[in-house]
Amino acid sequence: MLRPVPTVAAVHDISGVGRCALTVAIPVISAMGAQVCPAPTACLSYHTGFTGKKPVEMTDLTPFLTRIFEAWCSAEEKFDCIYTGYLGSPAQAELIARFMDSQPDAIKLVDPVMGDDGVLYSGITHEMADAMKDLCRRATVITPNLTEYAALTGEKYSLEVRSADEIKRMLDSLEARNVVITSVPTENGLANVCRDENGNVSILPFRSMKRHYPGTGDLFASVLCGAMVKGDDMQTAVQRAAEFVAHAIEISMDIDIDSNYGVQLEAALPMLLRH
Ligand code: PXL
Repeated sequence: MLRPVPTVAAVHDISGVGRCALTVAIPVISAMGAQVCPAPTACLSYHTGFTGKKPVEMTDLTPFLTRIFEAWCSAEEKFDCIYTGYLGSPAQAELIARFMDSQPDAIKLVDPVMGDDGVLYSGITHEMADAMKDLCRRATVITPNLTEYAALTGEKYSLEVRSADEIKRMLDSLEARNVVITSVPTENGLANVCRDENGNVSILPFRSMKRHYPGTGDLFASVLCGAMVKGDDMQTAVQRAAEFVAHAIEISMDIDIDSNYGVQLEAALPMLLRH
């Protein structure tokens, strides 16, 4: 007998052009066998990486987010996971925190989406970093990249090679039950590094890719979410996420279009169905 598939409340923006946020989370998590219930934080014409090249129109959906959470709470809707990403305003963190409190049994995956390559995304402020810090404290697992790590801790952004001791210190300096920091330079190349709730540290190297695409952080977090809600442990989920991102980049690299459009996700998705 078919059992009901797990449900994920995905709290992220919807950007019309430029694969990221909900346009990535919905197909990825669905392909992995979980139902995505989107709670959009903002609506954009293009993601903000296009700023200066294309007309980026954005509507902050804070009033709607308030109402969608109220609706779900009043109907006693239950989710197996709450996955949060890009916020339309720092004030949304407080709404999300209350929604999380109403779902004690849900896995809480907080991807503190704020920037990349040492630069915060257009419109991201220090108030947003403080708001994200509050959400991280409530999370089952968080997935900052090095730019977001710097914004959360106040440390300087650096691409220096990190030793195992340094990695442990970094992981311990973030307040969340389980922590994954993505794309950390180590003696063995780039690695995703994690600390679980028992203090176990894993350093998981991956192949560094020649091209960089916006939205791959969302891709990583979405696969991690799909894997964890289907029962994978964190290390397995991190490895699956890294493999899928590498696959998606690999099949996209030879195609000569602006990388802001993102990886050729639709061509990569079958890999997730094969599991
Ligand atoms: O991929 C991260 C992301 C998500 N949402 C919006 C963005 C970005 C990165 O630029 O602009 C709106």
